[in-house]
Amino acid sequence: MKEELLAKIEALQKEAVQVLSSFQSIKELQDYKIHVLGKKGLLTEVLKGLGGLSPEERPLVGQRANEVKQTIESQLILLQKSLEGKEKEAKFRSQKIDATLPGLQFGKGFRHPLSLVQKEIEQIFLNLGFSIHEGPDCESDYYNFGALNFPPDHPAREMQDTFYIKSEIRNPKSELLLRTHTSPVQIRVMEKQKPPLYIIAPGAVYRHDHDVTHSPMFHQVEGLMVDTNITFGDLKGVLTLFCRTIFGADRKVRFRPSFFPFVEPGAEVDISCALCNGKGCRVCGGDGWLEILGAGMVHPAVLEEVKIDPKKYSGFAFGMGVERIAMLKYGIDDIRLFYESDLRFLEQF
Ligand code: 2U9
Repeated sequence: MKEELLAKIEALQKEAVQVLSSFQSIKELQDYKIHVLGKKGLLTEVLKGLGGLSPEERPLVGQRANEVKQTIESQLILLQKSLEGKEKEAKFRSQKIDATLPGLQFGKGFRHPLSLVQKEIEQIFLNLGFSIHEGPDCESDYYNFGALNFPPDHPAREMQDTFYIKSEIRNPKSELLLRTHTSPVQIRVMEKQKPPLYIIAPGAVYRHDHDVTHSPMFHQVEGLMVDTNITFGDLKGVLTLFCRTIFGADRKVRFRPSFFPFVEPGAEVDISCALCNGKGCRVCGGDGWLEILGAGMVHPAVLEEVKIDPKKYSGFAFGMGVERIAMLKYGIDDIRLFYESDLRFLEQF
């Protein structure tokens, strides 16, 4: 019995030495550890046989079994360390980094095309002595419509055209809305400052409108010149100069009669189409002209509302959509491109 057990122990050690050195992975090592030293392992089974030996034989065989167990265990630890090292090295080699490759370039920021066009418009008027004024996007009915000579039943006031801001207490006299034009800015300036006034009001405006050339939020630059003896000739001179500066010195400019509640007379301003030189094409819709601006002489009722005497002072005003100017200038046919943050589009300006 004793000899038999000792022989099994020696055989186990011999086998372990041979087998262990052939392993290539940590998984194989762990499986072998369970196979020999686990609860139902070969050596564990041998140790269970110790119970059948006499008390004199037991320590001798037990000691040898423990020695073999320790030998195998320390061999396992050594091999595990060596295999771990090899596996790490193989991983490093497969993920080799070329430190000589150039790093990633961080792109520089640049202006949005709408911002570029807005700045260009502003600069033309700054050069003529105008100053820039801003106001809130959220306005009252009075500043957006009332003070601008809109009759109470004007269609622009309809819910379908204007974004109203819900209020807990519905009070039509102090109804809040998103401004539909930047004209409230000029009203606020005229309340505080008296002529001479040469001002422009750039900013976001909001209207219920959504298609390839209209967005529910867009940008305007409006302007106002109020002084003594301001005539329609001043309007024509300033706006002709503006159109030719932004669209080219060779553009023809024409003024057509139009109507807006806050001006009298009102006009729309067209330039000859740069693509077909006035002959008629797809861009200008065939008639050779492109609408650029709305304008007019400030209505006496608007001047009276802000306590400026219309007998002493007169003025002209104008308004334009920044998106429209940018689309015509750069030949863009879909307004949504301005708001999609697609660098392939934005990087072109
Ligand atoms: C005050 C008095 C008068 C501003 C004006 C227009 C004509 C006009 C449109 C152009 C394209 C709006 O963006 S658009 O849809 N604007 O046609 N705007 S006169 O008149 C004013 C402004 C303020 C106190």
